[in-house]
Parts: sequence; structure tokens; C-alpha cells
Amino acid sequence: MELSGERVGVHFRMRGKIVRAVSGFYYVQTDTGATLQCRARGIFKKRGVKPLVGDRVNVEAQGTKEGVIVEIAPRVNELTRPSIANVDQVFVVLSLIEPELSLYQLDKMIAMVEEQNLPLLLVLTKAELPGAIEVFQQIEPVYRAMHYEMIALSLRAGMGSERLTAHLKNKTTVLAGLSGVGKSTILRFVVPGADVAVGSISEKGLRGKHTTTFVELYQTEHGFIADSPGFSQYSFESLEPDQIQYLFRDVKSEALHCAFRGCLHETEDGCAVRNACEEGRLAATRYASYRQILQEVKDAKNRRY
Ligand SMILES: Nc1nc2c(ncn2[C@@H]2O[C@H](COP(=O)(O)OP(=O)(O)OP(=O)(O)O)[C@@H](O)[C@H]2O)c(=O)[nH]1
Ligand SMILES: [Mg+2]
Ligand SMILES: [Zn+2]
Repeated sequence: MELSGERVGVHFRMRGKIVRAVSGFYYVQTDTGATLQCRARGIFKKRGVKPLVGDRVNVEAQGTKEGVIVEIAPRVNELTRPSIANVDQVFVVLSLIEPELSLYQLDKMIAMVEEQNLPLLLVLTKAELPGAIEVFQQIEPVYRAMHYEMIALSLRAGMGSERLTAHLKNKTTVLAGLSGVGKSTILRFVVPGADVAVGSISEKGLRGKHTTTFVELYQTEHGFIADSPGFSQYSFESLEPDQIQYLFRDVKSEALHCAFRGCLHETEDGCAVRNACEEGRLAATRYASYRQILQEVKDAKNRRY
């Protein structure tokens, strides 16, 4: 392959993006379309900087296949689970059926993304299965009212795929969701030829056989996308109980009317959030999810002291 870039001494300097990191090697996709296996310059280690998948970097190419990362551009953001930088948005993926949709799981994942201050798209899969659309139609208005966009997707039936790809345009997207919901199926659809396994551990019962253990960014014609193995281990344990309300858009806006100082909006008589739930302005399922996550955070805190 012909390399192009700025010639510095005997090396070529190029810009690129780290798309994969494996035991000290960084695979950099350059703006010219090459992929270089790179080491990071020692100075990063001294400064305590670890290059991340998603980093924009400057690379000194050594030949056509290898290089050295000499500079890392300032990060827009940085997720820890999965470990990835410069993420624009998260697709929260859940199946409507098989496995059956858990609203608690849905609300928990939304809260995780809210904590990261990232835009999200709710992708509800297996929409062609019997009963799936009914589930979708029941819940969609609740989330739309909070300005979350929700797509009913079935790549088997060709449902929702255009809207899905439209959302990828010029973005770096992370797919988040539990095992078996169809993340790799989405990835294979948007990155034809991507070497990702579908229908993995849950079906074959071989632990770790196909699970993605590291983050990898794939380039699509629309942007970059990553499968994300780490999201399910996420916890809110670093948060204080009174911060949880801000991760629920609907609870947060009702809480503005709560007259009690320091109220966690649980069982207090006259609490505006509780009232909103009783009067049907706040979905009971959302309130239940809020209460459950709040309780988990309180329990975790009690265990620490
Ligand atoms: N009926 C139906 N099945 C689907 C759909 N999308 C994915 N599946 C199936 O669901 C199973 C799991 O899909 P995967 O894409 O491997 O799920 P995953 O989220 O990557 O799972 P992990 O890699 O274990 O985290 C596979 O058997 C897929 O064929 C869909 O829209 N409809
Ligand atoms: Mg998968
Ligand atoms: Zn209250």
C-alpha cells in the first residue's frame, strides 16, 4: 500500500484513530485508510497517560504496517466501562422478547448513559417476533415524552434499519446491552464483513467463546461503531443517593416541585414525585426503577460504612 502523509526525517507522520488495543499494541486506522500496529512512545507512560480506543493520534509510520504513537489529541470524553474515548452517542439495545424486556434494565441503562452525559438512542430488537410490537407500542410513549427516541428493530424482517443507520452518520457510537439482545447482529449489519460472532455464549453455553473481551471500533460508511462488553458490569456505587434523581429525566422534572429539602422522593407524604406517580403524571414503572436503583445505591453505601 502506498502511504501518504507528512515526511519527518525518515518517517511519515500521519493522523489516525485507535480502533483496537491489545496488550500494549494499538491499532491505528489512519486518515489515509491504512491500519498500523503501533506502540506508544514511552513519554505517555511516564506521564501516566494510557492511549485508549477512540483516541485521535499522530503516528510516525515505520514502514507500511507499523508505527509509533507520538501524540494524543485532547479527549472530548472518556468512558471507563468500556474503556473508550471520544464517544458521541450510545445505542441502548434491548430485546422486546427472547429475552423478555425488563423495564428496570432499560431504565438502568438509560441512567448509566445519562450519568455519562451522552446522547442515546433506544433500540428495541426482535420486533418481528409475535407480541413484540405490542410491547413496543405500550412503552414507547412513556420514553418519547422524555424526548428519548426509540426504534423497533428487526434486521430479520428489515424493520427500522434505515432509521438506525441514519443515526450513525458521522458519529462514534457505542452499542450497549446485555448478552443475547442482538448487538453483534447490528454490528454485522452496519459493518458488512466485520468479523463478529452472532448468537454466542447464551446459545452455545461456552463461556467466553465469542464474547468480545476488548473494545473494538469498526468503521462504517457512516461513522465508527463499537460493541461494548463492559456495560453490564456498570454500577452507580460511586454516586450519592441524592444524585440518582438527576439520572431520571421525568423524576428530575417532578422533583423540582418537591417542597421537602433533601427529599429522596421515596415514601414521604406530600412528596411531589410520589404525588406525580399517584396522579399518573409519572409512569409507575419509571418510579419503580428509580426507587430500586436508589435502594441499591443506599445499600452499597451502607456496606461501605
Ligand atoms: N428473532 C430475532 N432474532 C434476532 C434479532 N436480532 C438478533 N437476533 C438473534 O439473537 C441472538 C443473539 O444475537 P447477538 O447479535 O449475538 O447478540 P449480542 O447482543 O451480540 O449478544 P452477546 O455477544 O452475547 O452480548 C442470535 O441468535 C441472533 O440471531 C431479531 O431482530 N429478531
Ligand atoms: Mg455479541
Ligand atoms: Zn420528594
